[in-house]
Amino acid sequence: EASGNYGEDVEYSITGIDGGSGVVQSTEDAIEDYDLDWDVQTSSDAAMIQELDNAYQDEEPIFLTGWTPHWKFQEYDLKILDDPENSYGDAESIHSIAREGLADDHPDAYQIIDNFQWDEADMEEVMLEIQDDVDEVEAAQNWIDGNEDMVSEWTDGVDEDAGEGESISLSLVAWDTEIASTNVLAQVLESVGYDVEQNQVEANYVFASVADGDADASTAVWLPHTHADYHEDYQEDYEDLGPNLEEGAQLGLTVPAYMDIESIEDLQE
Ligand code: PBE
Repeated sequence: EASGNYGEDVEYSITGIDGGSGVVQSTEDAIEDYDLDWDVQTSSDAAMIQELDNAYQDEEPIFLTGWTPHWKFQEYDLKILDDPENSYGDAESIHSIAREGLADDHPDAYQIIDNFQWDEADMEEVMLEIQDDVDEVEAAQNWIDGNEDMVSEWTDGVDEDAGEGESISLSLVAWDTEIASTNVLAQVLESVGYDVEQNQVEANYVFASVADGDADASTAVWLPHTHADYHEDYQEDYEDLGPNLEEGAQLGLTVPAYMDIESIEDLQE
């Protein structure tokens, strides 16, 4: 019965990120699937975390469009609510995509992007450092310096100056997970002589830009659930390079652990 009261406390509102994100779309699905008279408030990853921080200080209730990997689970004691309707999908992978023709135009860059693969703990390490106010480029470089064996597998056989100053553009949304992966990949490409440009765009344009060839690649594609719609619309026109993070990606309605609620179902009144 405690759970039913939370609706009023938060004005039946879930604190969300950008409207183009899969996690906001899944939250809208959850509202329908569980037949809730609730809304999602859209903002950004950074703004949502600010609201979490405010609520957390005062132990107030808050509902978030959450996902892992994310440093918020290290900094705050949070839980993902049970989702018996599976509105948020199962555990998934994060894929990289490349534009058609990249393999011919920039074979060494293509090889590195195709080889780029790490795990949840790696991604969290970079995210946490950025969160602790280390510059993104520096945090990526610190991770690279500590993981030379892994990085040398990605760059196997590629000369030190293979890029010859050619430019490579990577599309991403300003989600902390993708800021981390894109910066690491960018630093590795730069270490072999490429000039890398990162374009922070809206979710739809991550897919459209690589499909149109306006961008060379992206590391930001969550499958099979989160970005299923975008992927379906654009997959004919880009190459799916497979997972850069195989396990540990999961969306879910997320709350501070001090809240007395376990399941999205508990929001039904
Ligand atoms: N995210 C992070 C994205 C994918 C990466 C979970 C916020 C989304 O929901 O689309």
